[in-house]
Formats: sequence, structure tokens, C-alpha cells
Amino acid sequence: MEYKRPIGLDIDLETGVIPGAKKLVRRLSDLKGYFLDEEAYNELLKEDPVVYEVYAIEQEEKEGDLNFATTVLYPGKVGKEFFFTKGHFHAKPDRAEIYYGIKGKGGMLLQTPEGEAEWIPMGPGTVVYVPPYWAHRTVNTGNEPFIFLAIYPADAGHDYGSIKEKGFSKIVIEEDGEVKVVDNPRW
Ligand code: M6P
Ligand code: ZN
Repeated sequence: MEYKRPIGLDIDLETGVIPGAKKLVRRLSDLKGYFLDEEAYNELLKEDPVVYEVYAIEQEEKEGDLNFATTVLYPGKVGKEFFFTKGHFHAKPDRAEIYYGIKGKGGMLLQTPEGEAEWIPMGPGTVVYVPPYWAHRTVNTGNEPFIFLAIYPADAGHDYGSIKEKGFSKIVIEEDGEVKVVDNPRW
């Protein structure tokens, strides 16, 4: 039998970079339709800032193997809404995931297929278990990059469809200088 070789890598804890990883960049223009305030979105689109970057070490999509990735989610807001990742269910929906906070401040919105949402605040050292069937999106509620590691089954895949159409039942906003998790008026 031909064995794969083990991997040992040092994540740069300041920048989130994983050496040799595949880099994915998501700009505001990649998130069209995701934020509530369309006017604020179109205004900020003139700059088209990078919202987040992902550094991923991925294997073939086979049962039993694992992928891992860091995400660098930049600080910012569209109107009152904090910058976030697209968010997804897994294409194989029963696949779970683990997140580990490295730097900065934020949290995770999780949601069942029926729309029950939960918010888990995250900082350096926070570990989050994403159970099977829950959609998940991270949000930067601070003013520096929010960096975390994710470990997920290699055959999990990403299902963006329903989140792209409807979003989450909760949104994370800044109001009166406070971070608030409130009902999504469009839900
Ligand atoms: C984490 C993992 C990745 C995911 C990335 C960005 O690193 O969950 O699988 O791709 O976050 O999130 P999204 O795909 O929702 O934009
Ligand atoms: Zn996932």
C-alpha cells in the first residue's frame, strides 16, 4: 500500500498564513446580495475591499481524510452589519467541523436547516464544534483581523445555495456602540 506522507506546518499566528497552502481571496464584490443594506454595499463596492482570505490544505474528496484551513476575516461593516464569511452547509450535510480561534475577536453564527440560529462568541483559544447539519458563518466584531483555523472532513464539500438566497435568521450588527445579534428582518 502506498501511504500518504504526514504533514507538519507552522501557522503564522500573526498573519494566519499557512506556508504552501492554496490561497482564496473573497472581495466585497464576491458577496453581492449577502448584506442587508444595499446602498451601503454599493458605496463600499467602489473600493471593493478584501473581506476575507482562506489558506487551505485540502486532500482528495474522500471519506476519512481531513482538510484544514485558516481564514483571515478583515474588520469592517456594510451599514450596521459586520463583515462575515459567506457561510455554508456541507454538501454532505452530516459532516461536522472544528474551528479554533487564533487572533482577533468575532463569533460564529450557526443554523439548522429549519432556521434555528445560535451565536457563539470567539477569540484566541476558543474552540467551536460545528455539529452535523448546522450551517456556519463567522463574523468579525472587532477592529483587527479575526483569524481562526478550521478542520473539516475532506468529503464535506460546501453548499452555499440556501444561505446565499435567505441568509441566516439572525444578523450581527453594531448599534449604539454595541455588538448585537438580532432577528434578520428579511428572514
Ligand atoms: C473555513 C472553512 C472553509 C471555508 C472558509 C470560508 O476556513 O469552513 O471550509 O471555505 O471558512 O467560509 P465560506 O466557505 O463560508 O466562505
Ligand atoms: Zn464548513
